[in-house]
Amino acid sequence: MTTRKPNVVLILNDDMGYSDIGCYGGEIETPNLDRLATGGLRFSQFYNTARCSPSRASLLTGLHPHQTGVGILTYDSGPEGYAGNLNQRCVTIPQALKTNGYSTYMSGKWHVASSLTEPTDTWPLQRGFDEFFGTIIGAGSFYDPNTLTRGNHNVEHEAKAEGFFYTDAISDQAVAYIDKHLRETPDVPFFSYVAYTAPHWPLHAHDEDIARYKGRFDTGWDALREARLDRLVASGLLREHWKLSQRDPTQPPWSAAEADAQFRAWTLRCMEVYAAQIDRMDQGIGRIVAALDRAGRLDDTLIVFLSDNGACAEDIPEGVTVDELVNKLMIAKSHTRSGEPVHFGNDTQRMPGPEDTYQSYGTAWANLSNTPFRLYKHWIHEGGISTPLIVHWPAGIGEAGAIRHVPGYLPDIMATILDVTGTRYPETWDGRPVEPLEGSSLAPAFGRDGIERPPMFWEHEGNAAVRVGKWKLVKNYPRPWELYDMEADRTELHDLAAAEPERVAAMALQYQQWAARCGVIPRGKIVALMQSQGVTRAFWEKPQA
Ligand SMILES: [Ca+2]
Repeated sequence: MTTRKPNVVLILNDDMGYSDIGCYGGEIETPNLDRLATGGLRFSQFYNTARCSPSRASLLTGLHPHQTGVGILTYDSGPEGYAGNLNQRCVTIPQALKTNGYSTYMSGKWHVASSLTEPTDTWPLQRGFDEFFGTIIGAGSFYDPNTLTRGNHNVEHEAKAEGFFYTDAISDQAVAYIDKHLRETPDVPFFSYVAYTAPHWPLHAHDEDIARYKGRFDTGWDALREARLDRLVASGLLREHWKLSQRDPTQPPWSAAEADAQFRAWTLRCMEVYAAQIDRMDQGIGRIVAALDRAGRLDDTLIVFLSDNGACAEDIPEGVTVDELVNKLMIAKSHTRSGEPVHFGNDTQRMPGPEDTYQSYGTAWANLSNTPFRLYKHWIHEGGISTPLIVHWPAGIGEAGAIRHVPGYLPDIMATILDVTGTRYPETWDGRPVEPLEGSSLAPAFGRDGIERPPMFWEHEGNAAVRVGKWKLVKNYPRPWELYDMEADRTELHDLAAAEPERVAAMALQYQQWAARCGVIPRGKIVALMQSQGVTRAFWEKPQA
């Protein structure tokens, strides 16, 4: 057992479902993540915050996103709304760790700043990172990403290099930071935050990675959902008495969908590309782990892997124009690096993957990705917020390959990192008071399961939940509260709200008190504020599933 402070590598990915990776029941080949799971712990009930920016704000600060100013995305909704920027009442993980002697590095997606092109006090270097390479915006081409930044400087020209691919660039930069650090300052502990954009749309991947998945999904989403649940139960992650949610009611059975040969070819290709995006990320994680291993530092490095929200059912371009995607939202470029036009939209005549496409895999495959749960990114039902959580730290975790069923959520990550590194959470920062840490350390669960935890709360775009023990009260805005017994029914199939009105009232009151304390702004008010500023409607008004 080492006595030095552990290094920490925090790996986040983007819009991936609960059951996509191999060690969570999926068909996608993730041998490197599987190896971390085999040598560490998997958590079966870990939760994110349903959307890119709020999840990152919560992860980085140990607070609820509303407390940080990033209640929805990174748009400023005015003095009565969310600033869309990390405010000055929070402290980030790297800021806290630096007070304890850590060096801090980030490669990947930031997405908690409203300024995309000019450095501000909410950019990574101003929020505790010694080094940063990545994107400020929340999505974009994997071949030619907007807002590619090194330090405080735009380096989009770096993507013009032969063979550039953002997932690889994130991995390579993370490896380079680790190699340099361990070579030059091996006795200084480090924190590395690796924030992949895979498998967020657009569906971009290498041909050789896509090819390995040819045929892998040909049995279709219905059979694959059943097979995933069988594997999740067999592995011990989920319980046998939790029944598979029905196929999304807006989607056809596979037998009907595949009758159209063109659609069949296109939609299978979509899932193959999605799988290839995750596969490529896993290859990069393998290189990061290898960098630690060859320096003899794998055992005393805490590695954490999770996704920022559940799989995404958004179609491209859902109600937005290409002009908005390119010029207003800045999440796409109109032409490839060689000057060919990019074709936007889920056009079944055009196969996704190359640089001149910009597509998403759609609701039916997102439904598979979130097996066995209901709903998607944006929602607080289990499909929206359930994520794999892998924790690998041989020097600090006695068991290898075990599963933990204790529930947890994003604010717990900062609490855990501060706990295991012996870092104090500050009461003030730069002379200003900061909000008290909201999370609970997961470190006690490193040793055993069955830990009690305080209530957990969520809100995103009016969708909301509170979880107290086995009870989850959850709302699909604007519908009424639903109540589920998560021990009996984790897939949320039997709403007990009508049978338990007193419990509903008590939990709803807990929720209201939390929402008031943490500055949750009602969805109706936010939508009005955003529309008054001309912000596109599409990413707010997702049709109710
Ligand atoms: Ca996301």
